[in-house]
Amino acid sequence: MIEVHLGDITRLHVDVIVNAANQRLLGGGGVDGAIHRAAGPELLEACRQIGGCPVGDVRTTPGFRLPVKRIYHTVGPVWRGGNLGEPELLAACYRQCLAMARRDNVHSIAFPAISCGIYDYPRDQAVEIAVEEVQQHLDREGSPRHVVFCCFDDDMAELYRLQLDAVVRR
Ligand code: AR6
Repeated sequence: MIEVHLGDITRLHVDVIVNAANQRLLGGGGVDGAIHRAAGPELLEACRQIGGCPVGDVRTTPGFRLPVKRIYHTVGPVWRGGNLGEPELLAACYRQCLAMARRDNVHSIAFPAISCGIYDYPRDQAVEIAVEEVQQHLDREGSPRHVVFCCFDDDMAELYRLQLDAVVRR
């Protein structure tokens, strides 16, 4: 099941939430800042020990004070016009998170709109990639049972709903 949820990802009771981090993994603004604030200072220490993550890849930590088993920290591409591999890198974020979820036997996972804030990725294009990657993975693997696209504003949620409708009608 794929669900669109409007609200703060740190409030979700799922197995895994995904963080839209940066390569240093030392916290930041946006959803990254919210996750670090809610998880507590142990998260920063755990991230420090990991030592960073390349764009398009993922690293994992416990959820600490959050009601989740794990946090997956992925690093989306900064939008620089679209000709520097941004679509492939964004798709890789979703793919790597879903591959890790399969290895961890995750039943429910929530994604924020990776790269759609500070990294300035055009929202409609990012949503297309997110939905495509998740749908393809679910068609192939049949798990995780529950995938949440967690949106912070109504316009974003509407883009996901439209894209999911388009995929179902195909
Ligand atoms: N819950 C769910 N979604 C949220 C939340 C929240 N609490 N807060 C923001 N969003 P962004 P990026 C939405 O900027 O573009 C950080 O400094 C937001 O509205 O968080 O990948 C990192 O350290 C937007 O739709 O991530 C990196 O340096 C989406 O989450 C950089 O920002 C992503 O926005 C990453 O930038």
